[in-house]
Amino acid sequence: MTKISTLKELAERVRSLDRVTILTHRNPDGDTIGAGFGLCYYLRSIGKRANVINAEPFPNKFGFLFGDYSDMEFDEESVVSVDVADASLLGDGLKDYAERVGLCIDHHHSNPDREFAREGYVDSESCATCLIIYSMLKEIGAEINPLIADCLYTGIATDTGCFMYENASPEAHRAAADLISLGARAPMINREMFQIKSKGRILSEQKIIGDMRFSDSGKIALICITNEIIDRYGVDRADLDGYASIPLCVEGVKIGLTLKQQPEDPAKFKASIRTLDADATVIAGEFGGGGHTRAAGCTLTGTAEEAAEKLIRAAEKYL
Ligand SMILES: [Mn+2]
Repeated sequence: MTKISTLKELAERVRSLDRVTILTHRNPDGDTIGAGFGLCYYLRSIGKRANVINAEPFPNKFGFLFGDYSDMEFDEESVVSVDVADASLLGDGLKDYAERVGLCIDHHHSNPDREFAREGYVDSESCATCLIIYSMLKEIGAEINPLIADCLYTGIATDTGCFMYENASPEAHRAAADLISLGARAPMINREMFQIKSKGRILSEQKIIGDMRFSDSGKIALICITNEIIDRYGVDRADLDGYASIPLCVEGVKIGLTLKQQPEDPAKFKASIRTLDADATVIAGEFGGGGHTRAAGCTLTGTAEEAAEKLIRAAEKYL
């Protein structure tokens, strides 16, 4: 991949494109969708033809970004990927595009080579791909209409966990403020992204929280998501990541543990370990797992009871 090193150069490249297919990653999140549609609407606003595609249908919760969107007819000339760290993340449905990506715009620091693209602008300091698109548009004084502002705000808000993660830099806040002044509907977007949950989700959380267990010290909390709960409340397995933040919401808890029973093997539990101070990778390492300092994962076997016991005992050592 040839590196594009400045926003100006990126903007020039983007403006030279026409008949563009924009690729987003599988299990699409707010950043890949916001960057994809934000870029698409910008290209269309300067008279270019562009479409946004994904391996699967886009989730309805992002409908406010593409309510009036429809695909354009054209013979494709360029392929751009946004927020896609690796060709495998395009998913099976788009894997034929992997060979044809001309330009990759991304902020993931993993896999820095991105060999699947001919050219790329990758800024791992940026909290979101949407922040890159925003900065590029500002760099060239492009007009950001309210719909583009909604798109870019959505990606910045979601990739910073509603501005609560450490990546919520001054630049992210400044960009968000500017996007709001350009028409981004921040209250609606944040409610849709962070507050609204399906009924099944809320009821499953009630059940899971009701069964939460604590270590004797009260500093470790554990929840368990069983297959039975997932089936009973119709929970989407793609949504399961969101539960892992629940145990750490309890006052005084320093280590939050989440067990997820595996559908193909009920004696297997994937564990998410979230910590305030302790090194989560060390706890995960006891069971052959790994990850990041404050968020790691591993797999345990046994009954739910046994897995919970083992994990709490291991975590207690690192309080
Ligand atoms: Mn992202």
